[in-house]
Formats: sequence, C-alpha cells, structure tokens
Amino acid sequence: MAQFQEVLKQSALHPKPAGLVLQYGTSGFRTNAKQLDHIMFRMGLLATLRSKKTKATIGVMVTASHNPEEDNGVKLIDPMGEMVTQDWEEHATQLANADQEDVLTVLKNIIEKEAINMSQEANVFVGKDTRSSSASLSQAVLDGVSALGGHSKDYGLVTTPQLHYMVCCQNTQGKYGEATVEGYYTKFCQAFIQLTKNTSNRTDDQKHLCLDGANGIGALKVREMESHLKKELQISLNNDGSKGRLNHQCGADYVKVQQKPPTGIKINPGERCCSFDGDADRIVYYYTDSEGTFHLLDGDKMATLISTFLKELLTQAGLDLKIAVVQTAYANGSSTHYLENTMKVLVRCTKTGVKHLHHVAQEFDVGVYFEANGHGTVLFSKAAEEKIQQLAEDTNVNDKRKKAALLLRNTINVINQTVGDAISDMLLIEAILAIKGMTIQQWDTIYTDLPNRQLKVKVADRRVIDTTDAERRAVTPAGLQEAIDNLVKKYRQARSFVRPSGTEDVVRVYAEADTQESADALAHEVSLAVY
Ligand code: NG1
Ligand code: ZN
Repeated sequence: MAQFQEVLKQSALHPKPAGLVLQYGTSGFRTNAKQLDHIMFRMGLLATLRSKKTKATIGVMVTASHNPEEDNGVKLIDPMGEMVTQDWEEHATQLANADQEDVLTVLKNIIEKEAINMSQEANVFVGKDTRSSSASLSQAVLDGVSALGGHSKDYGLVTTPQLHYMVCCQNTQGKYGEATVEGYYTKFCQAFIQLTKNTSNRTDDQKHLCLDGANGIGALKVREMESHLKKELQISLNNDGSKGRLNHQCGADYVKVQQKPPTGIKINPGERCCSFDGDADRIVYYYTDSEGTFHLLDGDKMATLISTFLKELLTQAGLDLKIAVVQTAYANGSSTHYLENTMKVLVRCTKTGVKHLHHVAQEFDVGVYFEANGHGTVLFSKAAEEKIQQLAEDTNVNDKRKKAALLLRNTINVINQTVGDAISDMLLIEAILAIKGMTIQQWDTIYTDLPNRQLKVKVADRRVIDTTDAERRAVTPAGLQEAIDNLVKKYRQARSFVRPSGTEDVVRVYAEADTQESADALAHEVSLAVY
C-alpha cells in the first residue's frame, strides 16, 4: 500500500541509533533529547493507529517534565484525556525498539493484532514544552502522523494538562469545554471567579501568590491567563524563563526533594508560594516562617485540604456520595493517619505513577488522588456530577444545601479531571483557602508531617527488586524485606520501603520516623541493605 511506502521513506529520515533500547516508562519515553528523533516519528505513527482504532482524537505531548533541559520525552494521551492504555504501552516499546528494517513489520503486527481498519480517518493533537529540542522533536511526531495519512493539529507550546484537556474537549464534542487554549482559560478562570466571589473579606494580601514557574511552559501560560483572573488572584511570577534554565535549582521537584525554596527567590516570612514543574502538571506550596524555617505543603497536604473541603460540602448539601483519597507509598504517614482517623475518609494506596492512582480514583463518586510530589486531581463520577447539578438547579431546597451544591458545581468546573494540572490545582487551592478564610500557616497545621528522607541508590540491575502490596514490601531479592523490617524496628513511628524507579536507573529508598535524624539514619541503613 502507498502509505506503507511513505512510512518506509520517511522512517529512513528518522533513523534509530544502533543498539538503543528504551522502555515506555512511568510516563512515556524519557532520555537525552539527542536519542529521541526516531522515537518521536514512531510515536506519530502509533498515535495515528491508536486514533484509527479508537475512532477518536489522540494526543502526543513532547516533554520531559522535571528532567533537565537536555532531556526530552513523549507521552500519548487517550480519547478521554487519560494516559494511553497499558496494552498500547507495549506496542509503543516494541515499535520504539524495532530495528530500522523491521519498523513496517512491527507496525503491521500491531495493525493485525488490534484489527485496525486502515481506511478509518485519524486525528492527532500535538503539543510541546519549552525545551530547545522540542520544536524539531514535535515536528518528527507530525511527520509520523502524516506518513500514515493522519490529520494533525499542532498546538505548539502548551502545558501537558492543557493538551489532555484539548483531547477530552474534542472527543466529547465540546461538553467538557472548548478545545482551545482560550477555552481552557475561560473555563477554569470563570469557575475560580465564581468560587471566590462571595469571599468579600479577602484582603489584597490574601489575593497575592508568589509563583515559581520552573523557567518552563507553566510560566508562559500563567502570563497568558492572568487577565482572565480579573485581579482576583495576583501572581508574582519568578523563574519565568527569561533568565534561568529550565528546572535548574527551581521547580516543584527540586523544592519537594531538596525540601528548600528555589534558589534566588526572595520570600517574605509567611508569604504563600508555590512551584510548578517543567510541564506544569505538578505543584507544591510552601512558606518560610518568622524564624526562617521552611515549610513544605506537598501533594498529601493538598489532598487533605481538598478532601476535607469536599466532604464538608457534601455533608452540607446532604448528598450521600462516596469520597476516597488515593495515595502511594510515598504519602506521609501523618497524612494517611489524619485522613483515616480524624477525617474518617477512606484511603487507598496504589503503585507509583498517576495512571494507577487515576484508575482507583475512578471507582468512587468523588476520588481525590495525589502523589506526594504534587501530581494529582479530583475525579467525579457521572452520577455524582448529575446529583450535584440537580441539587444546584432544584428550587425546593433550603439555602444551606443550595449554597453547598453551587459551590460543588463550581468546584467541579475549576478542576481539570483529565490529569493532575498545576494551574487548575493552584486555582482550586486558592479558592478553598479564600472560602475558608485560611492562611497557609493554618492549612499547614492541619497535621504535622513525619520527618522523612528519600534517597537514590545506583545498583547493577535495579530490576532484581520486585515489590508487592502497592510497592510497600520487597519480594525479591531474598532477605531484603527482612533486613528492612529489622532496621525499621530500631526507630519510633518508622516506616521504610525500596522500589526500582520507573523513570531513572536507580532504586529509590524512602524512610520516615519520629525525628529527622532517625529518618535520615534509617534511609541510609536501608540503602546499604539494597546493595
Ligand atoms: P519513579 O521514577 O518511578 O519513582 C517518578 C515519581 C512518580 C511519577 C513519575 C513520573 C517519585 C518518588 N516518583 O517516578 O511519582 O511522578 O516520576 O514523572 O516522586
Ligand atoms: Zn510533569
């Protein structure tokens, strides 16, 4: 067929470096940008097939999130704006690793296995972050789409969650919003303005937020969005990309892992600050107190604030909807304890990686999910949305129930349900703090984090470690878990686990205990047991 001839011809222009083997990992392919041209072309091909198979628009995002500037990566987005399904991750890995002369064979195998009708139309949305390599790499994706006769729309510079939103809007015929960047700002900012409109006691001080844009795409997009916020949120933007390097000593990952503010930003005591990561799908909050001590409010603190707010509104609205919080093993033990024992909220733990959290959150009427690193969102079931909508429109309910229903409706609209989104999460948190009249210090005192430490250990082959129980226990190598158990017993309120990273060639060690010294010592001892 002519289209396969075109694939062959174009594929030769995007050759694979000999011997290179890459895996579709926790969130797509990610490595040094110089090794990715053929991967991008082939993901353009694969997205076209996925579009034919699902008879829907598929997204391809070119980004390496919080990795350094010289890296890049790519992830595929399924029709409802969710991460691509796991079976297709395997197709992606096979196609990415096929030798040059085998590309057509692998492609045809996928077509056969998935029974794809090649005369079906295909549509692919493409987006990219601000890395200097992203322009040519996203062009390689577009080349892949056109080689198989697919249609593409190049959104250019967008955040990862914006592209997820576009794909969802397109495939739901605009029911989720308009599939444009302008439509995105309109939807989320209008909901934010509605939510904050009756918080008249809010001072200018409370409307002010200090933001670290990680020198990435999030900074650019916040600038674009600002006028839609009508001064209801006044953002002073640092690390806007004009001077510093992407993710270099700044951004959500740096702040979370280093447990300190971005370098070079002047923060006044008590000032509310937040950091985005390089593609704006993660956010963490923080402040320094009058003694100069740094306080981090991470994904767990956000999940707690959001779920508390939603639970209170559901009670006020008299709606019997099942709410749960989904976390990973990295969630601070104090957050889980507070949610289960004080808030009486159901907590579920899944493997690391947002796709796992997203799927579990879908099992509930209201599923709040967050990784400790600040990636998360809230999912509302269709039935929950309908009940909230009905109540908001009902003329026979008392004022209290009605008010709660209206707040819930606007809360749904301020949330990007397709994926964790730094911009949408920021608007949600800002709205909750405004409605509750709460300062960042008050939010911080809801519970106190257990001191914790994360370490990375380089080993010959990290895959010798196999885990179970949502990665909280090691099954192999023999004796490792027993050694960890014995170390944990030496400390108070202690917990520790190890797992191979899905995005880096390291084993990650996590430990928490009653003091920072104990957490550090335990993490160190466990990392020695890993060798
Ligand atoms: P790995 O490298 O598998 O630990 C990291 C993060 C995940 C997730 C992915 C994708 C930690 C401990 N792990 O995964 O939460 O965000 O990257 O970016 O933060
Ligand atoms: Zn990211």
